[in-house]
Amino acid sequence: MQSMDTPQHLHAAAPALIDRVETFLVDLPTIRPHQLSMATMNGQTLMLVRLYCSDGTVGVGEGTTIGGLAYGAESPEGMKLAIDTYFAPLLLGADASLIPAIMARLNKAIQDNRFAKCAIETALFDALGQRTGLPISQLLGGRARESLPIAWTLASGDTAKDIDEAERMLAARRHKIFKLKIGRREVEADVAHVAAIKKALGDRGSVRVDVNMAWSELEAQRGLAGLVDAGCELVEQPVASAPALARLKGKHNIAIMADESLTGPASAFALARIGGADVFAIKIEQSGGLRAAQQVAAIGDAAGIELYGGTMLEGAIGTIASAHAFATFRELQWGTELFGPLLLTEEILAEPLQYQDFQLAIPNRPGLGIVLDEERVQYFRRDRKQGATVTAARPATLAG
Ligand code: MUC
Ligand code: MG
Repeated sequence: MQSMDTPQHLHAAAPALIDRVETFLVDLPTIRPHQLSMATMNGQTLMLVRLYCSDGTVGVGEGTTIGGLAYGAESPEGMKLAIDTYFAPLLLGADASLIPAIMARLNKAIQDNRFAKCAIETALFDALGQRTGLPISQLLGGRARESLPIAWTLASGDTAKDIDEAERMLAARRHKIFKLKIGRREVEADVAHVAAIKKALGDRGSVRVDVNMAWSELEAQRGLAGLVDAGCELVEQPVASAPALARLKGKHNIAIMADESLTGPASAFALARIGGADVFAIKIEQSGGLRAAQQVAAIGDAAGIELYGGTMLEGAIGTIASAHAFATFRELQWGTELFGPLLLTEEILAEPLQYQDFQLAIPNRPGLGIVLDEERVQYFRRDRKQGATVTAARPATLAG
């Protein structure tokens, strides 16, 4: 296709063509059951994709979901199938440095599949970073910050356990922003749970909730009033409908954040038009890629909507890809929740990510700036026999 060819004068060196596309699934246990309104997670599956390029660079990307198909229309298994069957023929032979052209080709030929597209774009940027010696955040336009505040999600399903877990996070100086997953129980029981946790933490920790669309609009009216009294500062996606979000916004003294309603730039624009949110929870996978996430951020900025960096509970690769994108946002008033790797029992990086002083440091090395522990990655592959012995690389966990 003509648009995929680069004029010779633009290339200092020969183009790096995509020679091979590899996908596989990695299953990792969680440190404790993670209870959301729509699913309880006991593990996370990472769909990993590697793009092998003719200049020797190899880019890696990741796709995750929450509770298989419980959260959205994509699953790790489905992403792998889609990439193997439909994405790979469009990628093979393409000049890997031409990321916007490749993504345009994918977007033209393939509807939706935002998570899989995000995994591919991550791998392309990782490879471009190796090729140019630049971190992805620089390739995306440059960083506004070197580290990101990281919220922790309390979702054990038990109030006393959650308080205990929050205390350990505070003592370790790892998290002081807490997001509570609610929406499984009666509204009043959930509000009492939030009030008890906020009372125990006082001013030492801020408390937010994520209802994951579980409330009707009437339940939300009751719930929001109770949450204000409980000292909760923000509620994430209390109801499914965007117009209902707009009707709830501004009625109570609590910020309304959109999450599931945000499925890329067009949805961000539609939400901004109807005044559907005080805050956008931006996720690279939900947005359809790193540059699409930047577009969502720009729409939020332009509409005076505050920003938050969300997670699909990605492993280390998706988490660091998100961090590079969020590093470029002009505003990030509500911080981020890039704690995904900390919810998993197993470390798959040669050097763990740096979480300290309530922040995640954004790597400054080329591409994603991380190195996979290949032996451990292979050990946890779903399609490999788990014969080898691998010792635990993660130090004792603070939760569970
Ligand atoms: C969501 O809905 O925000 C983020 C944190 C967590 O525990 O679940 C996710 C998904
Ligand atoms: Mg959410």
